[in-house]
Amino acid sequence: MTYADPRDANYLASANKPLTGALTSDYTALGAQLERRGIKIDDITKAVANFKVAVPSWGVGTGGTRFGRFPGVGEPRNIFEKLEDCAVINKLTGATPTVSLHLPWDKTDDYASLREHGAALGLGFDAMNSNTFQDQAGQSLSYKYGSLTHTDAATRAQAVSHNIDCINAGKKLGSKALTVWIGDGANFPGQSHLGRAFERYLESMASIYQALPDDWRMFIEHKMYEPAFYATVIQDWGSSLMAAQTLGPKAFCLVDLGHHAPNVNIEMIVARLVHAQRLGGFHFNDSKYGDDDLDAGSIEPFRLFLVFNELVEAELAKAPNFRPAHMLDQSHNVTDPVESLMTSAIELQRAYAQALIVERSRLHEYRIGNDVLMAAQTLKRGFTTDVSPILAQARLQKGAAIDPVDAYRASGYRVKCGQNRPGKQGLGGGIV
Ligand code: RM4
Ligand code: MN
Ligand code: MN
Repeated sequence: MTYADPRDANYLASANKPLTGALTSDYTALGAQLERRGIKIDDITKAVANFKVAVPSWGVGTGGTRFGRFPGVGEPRNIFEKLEDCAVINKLTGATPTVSLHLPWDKTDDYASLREHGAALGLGFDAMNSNTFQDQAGQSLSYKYGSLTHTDAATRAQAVSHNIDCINAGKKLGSKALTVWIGDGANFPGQSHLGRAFERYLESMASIYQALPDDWRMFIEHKMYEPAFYATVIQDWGSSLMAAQTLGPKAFCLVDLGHHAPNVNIEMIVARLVHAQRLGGFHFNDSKYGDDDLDAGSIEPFRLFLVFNELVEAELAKAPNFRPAHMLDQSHNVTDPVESLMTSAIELQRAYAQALIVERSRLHEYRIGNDVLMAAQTLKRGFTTDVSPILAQARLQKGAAIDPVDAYRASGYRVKCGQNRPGKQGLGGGIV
């Protein structure tokens, strides 16, 4: 096998060459179709080309379930190698110029070198994620019964100080946000005082908030259950919003698509958070049952479209304080993580493009006139239009790949990683 660097511009140009003719004719045909709806295809392509989403550092390693983990070939063994894979994703899709780190999983003694390594690969750093849902080697107090909401003040202080460490590491990397998700909660009714646990949370978070630089944002991530199976302290967007409003203007709510009860109307939550001017951003993924962390758009693409429809509405309305961070948060158990992350980033662009081509003024008229059927049909027309040529054209214009998965496979990158990165043993079951 001959290997090529999939990040190399010449390689990508040669991979694109045989595909360009077909793309041009598909793009022209779609352009004519959209023209009839009064939409300029090039405007949509430009907006899609500007769409960015951060890759989670923990997503490039193979994930697992609590039953086990099946390591993939050539997995990255540290954050420097993870960045190499992230750069491949970015070069091939042109959509993921930043990486979101998780500490202490990505801890290093030399953040300056890490920042340089990222810059050399064309990568910056998005939100820092703290981790007080696991105990770390050498940690003096355990999080078994909670972290920021623990009944013991010293344990809470330890969790606060870890979050401040994350801010300090992020400052060295050029990050501008801290995402806080805690697993704190109760497994049994009676185990904890539901009200007091929330008060302890607010107190701990206020200490972290104090350490937050003025140009940073704090993202509060809610999740209904797991690891706490009876009650989670920040279980829903209501608790998250109350916390954000109590903490101050730098605190925002983060919506992880998998963190709700089945069938919950997530686009409605998005609309409410936009209204409250507290929508901080997203952890995109998909799910069938719970926090499955499946690839974005793989199970419920229509729901993803409806979320993006709200985002486009907010964008067009120039909603105040509207600057949502786009981040993926996925776990890839049976696919090559690079391939899953590339196709997931593209699915987000697809949902965005579908939302952008909705005929807004017609939709508005139908709504005002209570023409329910035509309002629903008009919205759905955006979703049922195949916008793939727009996505491919946006990639081509950016020097990325028309067919990222094919170009990636043909480069032999993963096979080469298998040779250069001997298997990492002993990761056990569970999360990444
Ligand atoms: C949680 C949550 C957090 C992520 C961890 C690994 O369910 O989604 O965002 O950091 O998993
Ligand atoms: Mn998440
Ligand atoms: Mn999750």
